[in-house]
Amino acid sequence: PESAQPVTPVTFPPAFLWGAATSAYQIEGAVREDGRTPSIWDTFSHTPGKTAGGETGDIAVDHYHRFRDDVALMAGLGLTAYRFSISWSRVQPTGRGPAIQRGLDFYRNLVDELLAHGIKPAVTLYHWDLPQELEDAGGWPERDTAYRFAEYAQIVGEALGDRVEQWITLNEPWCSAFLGYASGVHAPGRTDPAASLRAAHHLNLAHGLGASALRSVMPARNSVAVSLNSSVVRAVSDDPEDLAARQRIDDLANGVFHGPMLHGAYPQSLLTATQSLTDWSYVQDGDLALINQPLDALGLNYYTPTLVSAAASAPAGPRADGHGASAYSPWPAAEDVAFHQTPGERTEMGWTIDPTGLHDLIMRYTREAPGLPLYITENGAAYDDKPDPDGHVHDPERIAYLHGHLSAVRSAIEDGADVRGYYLWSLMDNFEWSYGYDKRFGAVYVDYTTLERTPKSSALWYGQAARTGALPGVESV
Ligand code: PNW
Repeated sequence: PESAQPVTPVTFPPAFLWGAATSAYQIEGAVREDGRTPSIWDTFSHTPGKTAGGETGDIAVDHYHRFRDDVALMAGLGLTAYRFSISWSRVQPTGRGPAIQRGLDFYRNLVDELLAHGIKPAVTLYHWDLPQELEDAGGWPERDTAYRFAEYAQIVGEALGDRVEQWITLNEPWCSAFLGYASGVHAPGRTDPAASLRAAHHLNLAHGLGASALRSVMPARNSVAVSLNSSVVRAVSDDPEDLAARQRIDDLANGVFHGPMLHGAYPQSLLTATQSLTDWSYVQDGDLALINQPLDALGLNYYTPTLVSAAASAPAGPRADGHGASAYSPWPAAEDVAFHQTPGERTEMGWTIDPTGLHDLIMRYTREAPGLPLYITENGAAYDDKPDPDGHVHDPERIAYLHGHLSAVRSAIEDGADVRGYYLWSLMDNFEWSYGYDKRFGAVYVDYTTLERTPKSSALWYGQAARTGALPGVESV
């Protein structure tokens, strides 16, 4: 017999949201339709050598034309929430000026379809697809980009604020700043550590300005949040040098964003560590107060923990920080830090499976932001899924991953955390950025020839959890 099922079911609060997440460039396709203009991801993915196999989001999974079917699929599974992002250049093609109504209409129709099926929408304004014209004007290292974001936030807030309650300004600004401008594995592909720190500040400013723009045009009941890929950073030992390395990476991964957002200041240790790269003089009077707006919720994206030591105690070998193959580090001013592979089983991304990291992350932000409701806005795993000859797609590894991580969420709630919902990454297989289409994160399988969708066994398992508010056993589907 298989291992015994747990005797006590793992149950969740009745109002807990069971969601799935996606982002515009990863699923929509239709990149030249209805007035949309290129974003930095169109440019990047069309630049030879930047993505696996030269793959692009030109068609992606054609969600732009299939959104009604996709909503029906979610409803059929039993999901109660859906997090998606808006393509800025579909709404405001040059990143400035008046909105294109056809662009807004697409999202209005999507939201209405979700609401008609009893699915709660959560809108992410920025999931990495900056209009190319704004990058041509300097991109996130330039202050003006933050003002442009605020204008865009106001446009979308006015258009959808009457029907969308949950708003997320930015998705994972760490990736935008440091994968985009330091290691260059994400668009726009720049490798300038000083510029990446400027980008981080202007992303923070965009969050602050965007949050107040949203609030100025939306009903007060709506919730404004940000999604951080807050890393769980662990040191290989308690030696002071290893703990100092841990602090450095924690500052660069987390403190650089949650410092100003939650506490109104950059960590002093970050300012000191980066002083050879930047004097932070672009942080103007009043910026920190703007960034430090009260939030209504905090979104946490979690995949795997980060393990570091001082460089002196690191074994020689390739970089093991899991952030792609660039020769350039995404960690400015951290040459004296070494990254290690956390022991244990890994997913297809090479990311170690460790649900204790999710528990630790939730408890950390429960302390860091007392009273702030938390959402897990992304969590999931890539596996090399293939349909059986009978057409079924069995993904027991993903079920085990979800079971482990949702159990960790549940235990954090028992430990006093206020976690209100969970969004599985991702609803369906999609364009996994520089990895192209071969990393499948979906609970729903997509055949890239026919674009046909087939729920994997994990989707059925997760749907059952959503419908019952309790985790089924891992062998139950
Ligand atoms: C997140 N890293 O990306 C994104 O929000 C999603 O769009 C993406 O598909 C998903 O996680 C899976 O990768 C990340 O290098 C990309 O640490 C890279 C990193 C983290 C998150």
